[in-house]
Formats: sequence, C-alpha cells, structure tokens
Amino acid sequence: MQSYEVNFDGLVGPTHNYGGLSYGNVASQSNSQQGSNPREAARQGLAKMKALMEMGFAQGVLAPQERPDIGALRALGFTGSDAQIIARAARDAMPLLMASCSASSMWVANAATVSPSADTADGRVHFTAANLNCKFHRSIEHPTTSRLLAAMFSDPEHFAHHAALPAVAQFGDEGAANHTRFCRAYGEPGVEFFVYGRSAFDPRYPAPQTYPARQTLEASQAVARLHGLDAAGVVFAQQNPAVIDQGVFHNDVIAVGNGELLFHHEEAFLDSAGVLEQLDSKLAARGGRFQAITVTRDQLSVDDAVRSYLFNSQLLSRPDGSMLLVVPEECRANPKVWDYLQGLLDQAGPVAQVKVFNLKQSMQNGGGPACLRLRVALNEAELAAVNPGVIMTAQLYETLTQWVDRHYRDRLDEHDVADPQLLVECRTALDELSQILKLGSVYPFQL
Ligand code: SUG
Repeated sequence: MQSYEVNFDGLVGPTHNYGGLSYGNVASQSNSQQGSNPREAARQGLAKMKALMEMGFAQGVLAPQERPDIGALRALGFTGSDAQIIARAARDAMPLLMASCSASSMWVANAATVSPSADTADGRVHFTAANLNCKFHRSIEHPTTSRLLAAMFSDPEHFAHHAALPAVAQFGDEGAANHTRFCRAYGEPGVEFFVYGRSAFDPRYPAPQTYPARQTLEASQAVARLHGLDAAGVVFAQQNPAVIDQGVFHNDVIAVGNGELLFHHEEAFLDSAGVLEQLDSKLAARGGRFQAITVTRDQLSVDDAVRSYLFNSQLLSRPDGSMLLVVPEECRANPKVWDYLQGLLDQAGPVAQVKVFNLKQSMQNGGGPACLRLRVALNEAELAAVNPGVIMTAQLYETLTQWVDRHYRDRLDEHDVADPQLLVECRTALDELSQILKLGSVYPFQL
C-alpha cells in the first residue's frame, strides 16, 4: 500500500503578536513588544502551504485557537464578564493577558508527537498532545489541540489519541519539535528519534546553565511507551546543553531528519558519535541505510544556525527519491548560510533543491518552516480516513485567504490585546473556520 508524509501546517491565529514570552528563544525575546501583522502572518503561512501543495506534496491545515483564553484567565482568579476579565487583566496583570492572547498554537510541531502505524504495537497512528508546560502561554494549548486532532483524525480503527502527559516539570514535553523518524519508506517500520534536554530524575545528566531545557528524557520515554514502540525502533539522545544556552530551545532548531537522512550541526547532541552509530545500526536492522549531513562549526557557527534557522527547514521527499529543503528567507540573507546551501546543491547529494519562503512574521517569534508543520505519515487507508475538510486544495486556499482578509487585523500591539473587541473578532472568525474545515464544535465558546 502506498504511504505518504502529510504536512499539517498551523494556520496563524488572528491575535498573532510579539509578547516576548519565551525565555531561551532568542527571536521571541529580541522582538518583544514590536507591532505585529496577523493578516500578513497568516498569508505567509498559507502561501507556503499552497506552494508545497502545488509542487505535489500532501498538505493539510491545523486550525488556530481561541484567544485571549478567557478560561485560563478565569482559572487565575479574574472574574466578571469576558470584557471585564480582559479589562482587569490589562490593568493588574498585563503579562498574563499577553500570554492568554498568544497565537503560539501556530507552531504545530509542538502540538503533539505522532507515531505512524508501521511503528506501533496496535497498528494505529498514535498522537500524544504535548503539555508544553515550560511556558504558561503554551501550556494552555493542549486541551483544544486534543479536540482539533480528534476532529481531524476521528476514526478509532486507524487513530489513537493520548492526553498530554502530567503537567509537571518532570514530564516537560514539546512534541514533534524534539522527535524525528527515520525509515526506508514511510509505510515501513522506522526508527523514532527522541531528543531531550535533561533528565528529571537522574542528576548525572548535564543541564544547561542559562536557558531551560524544555524536554525531559522521562517525557520522551512515556510517549514511546504510550505509542507502543518497540525498543529496536527507538533512539533517545540528549541535546548538547551548551547549544540550549545559545538559543537552541528545541532540537528542530539544530537538526532535521527525513527518510534515511539526518541533517544536523555537529554540536547538536551531547554524544554525537554514539547517537549517529545507534541510528545507523537500528535503521540498518530495519533494512535502511542511515546517512548524515553534518555541518561542522568551521562551516557554520551555532549562532549562524540560530539566526538563520537553517536546520528549522523541511526536508521533503520528491517522487524521484531526492529531497527538497524548505528554508526561511533568513537563510538567503545570511551569506555564509547561503554559500553553504549552494555548496550542498553542488555536491549532488540527497538534497537536490532548496526553496525559500518569507515567513518573517512567524520567524520573529522563533518559528520557522519546520515549527509551522506537524508531520503525519499515513498509508492510503489512513489518509482516506482523515477529515477531508483539513486537506489543502486550491479551493480551500482561496477560501482561507478570503477568510483571513475578512477577519484579521493588519496591525496588533499591546494596546490592541486589551481591546475586548479582539475576542469577539476571534470567536466570529473561528466559528466560521470550524465550518469551513468541517471540524464541528472544538472551541471553548462552542462547547
Ligand atoms: O515555543 N515562540 C515559540 C516558538 C516555537 C517554535 N517551535 C519549534 N521550534 N518547533 C516557543 O518559544 C513566542 C511567543 C511570543 O513571545 O509572543 C513563542 O511562543
């Protein structure tokens, strides 16, 4: 049976803003309090989805969330009508209002970890929503994420859904941003690669000194257990704590994998040689030939990687087996990175094409092409069972673009976040969107 990797991209929500909410994420911190343009942000994301769809890649869309999250503010003790809650939070606790208003669910690489049916004990595709408990503004995403995923992948014969792990630091889980899968073909058993920043229970694991390590080993192990993965098809690896301290807050800022290929910086992992060896031998046992493209520090510094987001790229398999690398405009703007990419293409290796996208609105919050998509490998029967409303088509692109133009503002700052009308606009837009995407009732205001 034919298998596909479908990329579900997060649609940017109407409250997209720069809140400076993510300590350890250099872009989020340095663009704090700038004015944002939600309409442009959503259009930039949609343009990427459309272009990849037109190139023949299977493309889906994951809906944004209701913001500001009035339920989250109520849980923190704000009372009254929705408008009163917003006004009181704006007066007494602006950082909490900003957090409850973040459109961070656009970075759907953090929505969940997904294991394809070829890897799981019960032969179903497994999803575990990520608790994202390192940051308050992200920790409030998973209940709606779970409802969205259930509405998109509803058939229990093919899809199994797990709730987010317990919301404590020991089980910090950031989803697919720290997870990659290697395989010979998407429909064959592969090797799932879980990268963590620290161990919660074993103090011998070195931890970063400045910035938080968001993912724990214990969370990754729990996800592998929940999904029924076979130890022969799993590798756990520790991120190099020194690069977390340089702004690599997720592993997908310094490494990306697809098929049999890992593209990474030499400083990504604590024990690089050991990690590559394990991936090589486990993939060989699955009939695959592991290949790594290792970028050395002499070629590019970690700082160049963090600023350009070279590794936050999408590696997509083309029909002839070669790969397309999807990078943000910031890679072209950095001469060292751009030269490196020209050299990579000249090598006639597995990467045959580079495509550049302008994702500046998302990039300014630390979200590149890979952050904006959740990969789901599906066989034909599973793909047929996906809610067709969320599969990108030329018609859906047109409908969504018009929907964005009708409902989104082109400027948003701290002052606008306190405007109670923004919530009304967001709910009106999402009510319409849930009908466009045939999701049913998924948002708190609809339940
Ligand atoms: O969690 N930024 C996100 C970016 C997530 C990127 N995802 C991946 N690497 N997969 C984060 O730090 C910033 C929000 C703000 O500051 O307004 C933010 O949440």
